[in-house]
Amino acid sequence: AFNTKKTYGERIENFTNIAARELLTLIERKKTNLSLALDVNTKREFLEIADKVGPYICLLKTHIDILVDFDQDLIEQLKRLQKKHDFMIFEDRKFADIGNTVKHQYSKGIYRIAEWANITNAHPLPGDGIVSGLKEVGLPLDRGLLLLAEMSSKGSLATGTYTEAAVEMARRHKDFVIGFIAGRRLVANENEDFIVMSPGVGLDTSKDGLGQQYRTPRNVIFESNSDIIIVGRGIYESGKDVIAEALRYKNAGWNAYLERLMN
Ligand code: BMP
Repeated sequence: AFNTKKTYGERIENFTNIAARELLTLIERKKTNLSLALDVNTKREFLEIADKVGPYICLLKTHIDILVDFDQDLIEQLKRLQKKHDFMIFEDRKFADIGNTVKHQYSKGIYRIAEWANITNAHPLPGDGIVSGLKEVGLPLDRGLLLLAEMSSKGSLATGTYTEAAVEMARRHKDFVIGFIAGRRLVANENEDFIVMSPGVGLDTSKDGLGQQYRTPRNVIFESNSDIIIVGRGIYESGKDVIAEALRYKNAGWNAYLERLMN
């Protein structure tokens, strides 16, 4: 079974991947398992919220292609905030093509994701080639990859044997695949470890109007043994005090983890 008594810090030795080791070290040091999903459309909002919420998160999750005024300066500013607040960066790119294509998408184009994102993710749909292609670019840069084994949205097709196949794929690439996007711990074997990050987390609502489904930090971390809560609109939706909400989610996520350690 998954050893619920193990701390993030005690799990560092389970990984050879540098990004995974750095992330667990950072979580332990900063005492936060909160990742902010910063889905806003302007550079100004992006940098303002990242600066406010930075102290409370381990990981900043980006969708870099939704910014209307993206430029190289944004990347420089992002790196500056990363140093200032001590967080890692996860570009939620959801690669889904053949190995050769994703290699280009990961390293080239205007975003050059591999250059600044510590972690990115991919759909296992195309087969192992997608991981091999991304690995050629990412591993020499000490990057890590997550596979989308499940999705939080209603009607997701990533279930059952698809989810199991994602786990098998991860096992074949343990040097680069550090974990999963999923709603629960998928591997309950003490001898192997993956970092599980769960989106679809909210304290005040159960869904949006477009298929998103929300669960609480306690449900995700304590009951489902996930490692990181990914929270977006719950923190920065209009009218909300961004810092107060970030603190609220940080505390909820960390308390759920402490509850798991004690049970
Ligand atoms: P929000 O908390 O505002 O619903 O945002 C959730 C974030 O997580 C979005 O950036 C979305 O792209 C991402 N996400 C998700 O919601 N469900 C998944 O299964 C996978 C995701 O990456």
